[in-house]
Amino acid sequence: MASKISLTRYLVEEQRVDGSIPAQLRLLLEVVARSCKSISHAVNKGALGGVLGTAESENIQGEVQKKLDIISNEVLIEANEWGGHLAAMASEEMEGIYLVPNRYPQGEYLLLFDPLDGSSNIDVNVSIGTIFSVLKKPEGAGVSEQDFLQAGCKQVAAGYCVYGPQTTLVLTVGSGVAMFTLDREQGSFVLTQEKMRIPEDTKEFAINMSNMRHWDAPVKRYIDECLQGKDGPRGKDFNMRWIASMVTDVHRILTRGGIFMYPWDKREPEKPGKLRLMYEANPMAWLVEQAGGAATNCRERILDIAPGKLHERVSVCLGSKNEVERVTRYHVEG
Ligand code: AHM
Ligand code: MG
Repeated sequence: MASKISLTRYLVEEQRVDGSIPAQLRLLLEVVARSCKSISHAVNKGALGGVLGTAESENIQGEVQKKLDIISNEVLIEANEWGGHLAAMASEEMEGIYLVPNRYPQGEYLLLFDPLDGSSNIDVNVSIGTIFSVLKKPEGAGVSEQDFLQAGCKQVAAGYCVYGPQTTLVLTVGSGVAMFTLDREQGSFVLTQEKMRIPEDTKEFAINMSNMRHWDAPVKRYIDECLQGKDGPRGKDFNMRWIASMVTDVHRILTRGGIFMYPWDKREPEKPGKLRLMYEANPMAWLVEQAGGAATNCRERILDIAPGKLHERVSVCLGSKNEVERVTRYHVEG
């Protein structure tokens, strides 16, 4: 019987092949994976663990925090601060960056995360997840928020973990996308798919249709053409899915293709979009590109955007290449 490949073995062997996972980065990814196991455990307990419901606080985005948002954030911070692999962390749930305390050695990496994406789904038992992005700290003493403001193409690792019917960790270090499934009996992540590929064409779109009246004309045009199905200009019927957990919508797209959009809209015209660039859009954009898909802000490649601030928002269009290119073309042509 072929032996199962654990996350640890995968990381060690990848390093042997192309040197893309030095020891500190491997430690970092293993610690993130271990944190995801703890979060998965807390999510699974649900009401029995007293983790459901709202905390009495708001995050920097003015959103009410769920208890599990805070628990997940703490799990990631506590697990990652002492290993010597990180210089600092940043999270959707914290206003500023979190410096590794002086009592621990400083590492060369920066970790960003959305500790629990899809918070509105926690209490209704729908899949949610953790999204993370890893950057190299620029040379020089100390670390500041400025050090984090690197374009997504500078990421050295990115991934997410979905807490659904299975707990799956999906990862890239720049040589394709691999998926691991949590084996609860063994307590370890096991490689279940390598070289994930997103088909270039699709018949499935994901967008919150209730915002239709607020959309820009090119988004309306694209969706309207999809809705006309076989009788319209696209000549085929489309299906729609919207889970309201980006992490789960993207997982579906990596698994069977599709297009995901959370575009700019007129509700808050001064905001570029709802989703956050550095710890939601960038890691997902890199994973999608590594799987042969495309990711834009409806006009330009997400990974080329130079961030101006830590919690910057962005319009997102990602997934099957030909569809993303079509939406982007509709915007650019006006
Ligand atoms: P969160 O990080 O606070 O959970 O918000 C991000 C989520 C995404 O996962 C999802 O795609 C989107 O918000 C859903 O938004 P909406 O409820 O407007 O459809
Ligand atoms: Mg989120």
